[in-house]
Amino acid sequence: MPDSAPPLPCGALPSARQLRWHRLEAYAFVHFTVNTFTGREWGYGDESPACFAPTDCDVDGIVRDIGAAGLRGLILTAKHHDGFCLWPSQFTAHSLRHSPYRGGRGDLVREFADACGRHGVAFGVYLSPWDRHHAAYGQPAYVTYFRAQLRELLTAYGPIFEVWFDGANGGDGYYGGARERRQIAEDYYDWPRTHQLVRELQPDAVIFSATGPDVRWVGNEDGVAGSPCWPTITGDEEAVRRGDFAVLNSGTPRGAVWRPAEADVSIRPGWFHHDHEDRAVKTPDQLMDLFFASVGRGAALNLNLPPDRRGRLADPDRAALAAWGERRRALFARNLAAGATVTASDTRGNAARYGAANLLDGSPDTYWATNDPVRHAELMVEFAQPEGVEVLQLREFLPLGCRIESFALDAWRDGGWSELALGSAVGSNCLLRFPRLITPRVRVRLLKAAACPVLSALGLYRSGPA
Ligand code: FUL
Repeated sequence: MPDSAPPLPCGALPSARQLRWHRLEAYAFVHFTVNTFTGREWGYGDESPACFAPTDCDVDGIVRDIGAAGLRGLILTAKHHDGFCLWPSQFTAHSLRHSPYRGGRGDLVREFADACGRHGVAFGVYLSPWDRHHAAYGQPAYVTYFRAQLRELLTAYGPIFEVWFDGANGGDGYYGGARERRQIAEDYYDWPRTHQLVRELQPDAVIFSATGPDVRWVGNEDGVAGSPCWPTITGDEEAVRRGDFAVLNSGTPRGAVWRPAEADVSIRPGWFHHDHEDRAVKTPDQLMDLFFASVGRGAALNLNLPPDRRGRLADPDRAALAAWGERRRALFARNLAAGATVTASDTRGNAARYGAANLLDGSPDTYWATNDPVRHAELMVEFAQPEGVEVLQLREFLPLGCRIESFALDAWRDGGWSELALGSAVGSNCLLRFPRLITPRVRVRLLKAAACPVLSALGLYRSGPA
């Protein structure tokens, strides 16, 4: 009997908030604090708020450029390790209330949140757990302060898509004048309680930290996910405790929990803007490589774009960002498979509801599926005229889990099939690049799967004319 009910889910599954987050794919990190003005990467905590003095701040311009480059979110360092707050927190004087910015009446969290709203960019916050300014850091009173600040950020600025908790914690600092080294116990922050607070105040926000609970760190600050990078993982907390980040980088096939990776990286060597790094801004080519090594492996890309002392993106960063956005737009402008004839070796219940057309409709909510017993299947794409192709895209329908474990891409050339690429994890987005070739037909062979294959997208792309 052919199956006509939907396939059963398989293995660990994403939550609704993770599903929404998966659709963002690439977003911006914005590192901005006293370090921008002192030239440091980690402020000690004794900086005067007076040094935070952007001369020609243009938050709207920054967010406009980020949105125009196709980045769908922005995470602002509301407070970095130095403890200086970009919003007028009622719990500390160490904020821009005491900086010259807008005569002490500024609120950069508000400005970024509002600009994100205007430009259709999701807004998120980074609140450093480590605070090298606060006198009580290391004692319970600081954790109370940290949570009070989190409450301010999660209640006054509208919807937050992601809350970013940094893993760098404890060490030397100013600490209200003590100027000493403070180590903290592993359970110091009582993270489950803090996570609960985020859930109460922003139930749709994903929580990022090295080990989640929603989004895991990719295990390096180079923006490169493992090949493959599974959205599921087992034993990450244990591994991170051992200082072993390899499991974060690749995840675990058929892993116990759905905890996809975020790849964070800066467009320049440091996380904060320093003039002397203006010549070391990543090129559009490098950004393209990072896109394929993160988003193309099912991770999210969190690309840092730090404002300079004016409070604007420096010219080299702006130029690279815009050119990279243009490249992606050109590459993904047209799915060549959508203009071809696509046939599947097996279709669930022979029903249109699960047909191959669902791979091409651009909707993440429809999918092609096979009958239950099937583990090997083929998708054939025949072009009316030979086409130049250089990128394959596959997406699984995530609510039914990560099922495919091995596949191959073949192209017809010189009268026979030749294998262009092999892949394993598919997940939310799998992009394979290969040298451009002109071919009348390609096929995807699904070779191994944990359950019958379910795909929501099949794409073939090239930039420019054939
Ligand atoms: C690290 C921090 O120490 C860096 O300054 C930066 O914020 C980066 C994103 O995370 O752990």
